Amino acid sequence: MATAPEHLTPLSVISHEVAVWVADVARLTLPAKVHWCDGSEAEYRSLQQLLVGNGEMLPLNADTHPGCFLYRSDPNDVARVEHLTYVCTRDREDAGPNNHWMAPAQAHRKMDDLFRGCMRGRTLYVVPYCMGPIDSPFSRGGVEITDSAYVVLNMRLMTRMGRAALERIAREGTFVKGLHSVGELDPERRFIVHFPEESMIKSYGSGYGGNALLGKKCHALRIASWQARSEGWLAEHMLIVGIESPSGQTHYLACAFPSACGKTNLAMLIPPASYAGWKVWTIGDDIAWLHPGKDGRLYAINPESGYFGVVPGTNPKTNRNAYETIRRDTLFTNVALTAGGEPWWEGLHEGKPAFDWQGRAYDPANGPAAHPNSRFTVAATQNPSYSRAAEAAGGVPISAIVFGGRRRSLAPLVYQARGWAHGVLIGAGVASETTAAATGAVGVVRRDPMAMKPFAGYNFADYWDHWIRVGAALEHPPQIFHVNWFRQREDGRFLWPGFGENMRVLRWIIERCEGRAGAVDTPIGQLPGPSDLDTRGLAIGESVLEELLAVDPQSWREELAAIGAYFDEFGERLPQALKRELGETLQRIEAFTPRR
Ligand code: OXD
Ligand code: MN
Repeated sequence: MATAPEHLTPLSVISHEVAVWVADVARLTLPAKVHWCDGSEAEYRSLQQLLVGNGEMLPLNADTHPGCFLYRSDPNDVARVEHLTYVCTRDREDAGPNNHWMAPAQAHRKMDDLFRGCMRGRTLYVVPYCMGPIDSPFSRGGVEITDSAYVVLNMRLMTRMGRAALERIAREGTFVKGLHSVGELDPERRFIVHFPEESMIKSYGSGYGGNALLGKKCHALRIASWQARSEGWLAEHMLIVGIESPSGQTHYLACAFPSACGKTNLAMLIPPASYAGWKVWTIGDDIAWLHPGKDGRLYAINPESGYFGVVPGTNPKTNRNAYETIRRDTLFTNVALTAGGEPWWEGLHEGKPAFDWQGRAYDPANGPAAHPNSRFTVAATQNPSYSRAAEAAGGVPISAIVFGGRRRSLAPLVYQARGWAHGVLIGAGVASETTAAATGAVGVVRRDPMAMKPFAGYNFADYWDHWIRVGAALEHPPQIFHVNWFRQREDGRFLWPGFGENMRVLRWIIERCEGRAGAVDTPIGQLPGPSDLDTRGLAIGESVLEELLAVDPQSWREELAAIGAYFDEFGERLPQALKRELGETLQRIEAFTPRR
């Protein structure tokens, strides 16, 4: 351990490895100044003032939105860039067909060429952070070096950042290294590169969340999933929610849905009026680290401490908790602005935009006022449904894992796997329509196994094999389910009301875990019979419910063939258990005659 140089930092303890790495990076990037972040309130406020002073950030109306700011990104830098994201393993097969790959030596050379001298005249911020509660054995430390004060502000909200993290790193001796520069924000010089074998990330040319807040997708999913495989746990793209029944018992669910498919809404759900006495508690809205416990159950922590949520569509009806959470001390990115300096977005249903997300006078001819992937960054503790259990060092026990996707047809509202291995098949077969969270076409159905297509840090075949092993070793594994809130009629209207009403489906899931709710067996798993699902008070006709819970053999035959073709991309590495589960599902479909 080395004592920090007095003039650089008020921090007391810095591990030798951190100090050496920071010095190496400073020699490469040549910053004008090095700032070691201590995570204090004073530091946070002074960085806000810095960005306001240089025009990068705008304070919002202090009466309606105290402590809130608007940041407008470069218009070409508004989403994750999956086509520019690489996993660099020594053996290409370890990254798998699900990742872009580059040889590590070549990738280091390429990235270091970009980083050389890139911080001239700029400040290099050293951002020590801890993913997970500071005192949890499941948490992991990291240090992000960045030249963006906006990134520092986000990291302060999204992670346990500063002195305590640095001290934990010094005690533990290990940490993930993340080097980031906004560079020239040139899409031609933008790369997000991971070296899982070295616990290292290099990201250049973007300031957008998933590309630049390296604790989030890069560390907590891509690098962590690699570490989790060798250490016997799972790092997943899942919200964690606690559902408390009127009897006072709380079940925790971990739910994997692709980006911008409503994870934040579900994590903050407000039960419908008829659910008096039920409460929903948020542990996390995006990432879960799942560890086998001594009692044979699976325990989850949320490695993050804040939300980086999609703003459009948020209103008191769709997500009152989020709406209230972001009324103060929130950093908005790429939303529109009213004439009164309030943030505005499509689906807010109040006020009207005067300036769009690029700061231009609002003109509907230019498209939406707020960018479809505009975001809020906010501390999780501001959420009215925030659960203190999010700080439990040992995590929370998971009763059910829920997979889901955005499918306008095919997948029923909800179904339950026949067992763990079948559940892994269901997760591996998830497909969903693409959203604005990543650049590229929106609304195209693509395979997104376990909602991890953009985030698995290694070969999916090995990842599924790891899933099967983790479950097989659990004496009391969670039950596995699949949901689809997004079934649509021909005219585009949704069949299921969604949002708070999803509570009815969660209730069935919980009661299945308790062995109390009924179900009918179908080739794809167990579905609620029409009377097993609580639809009291819902304006849903019998035929709509039937459609929501239908299993159409021909469509499923086609779906299973598509899943099989996808699995073929993984060749011999595909686990036998998955092949077996797929074959058995197909056999059940062939023998199935649906009830009419
Ligand atoms: C996110 C994403 O920002 O999944 O959480 O893109
Ligand atoms: Mn996400």
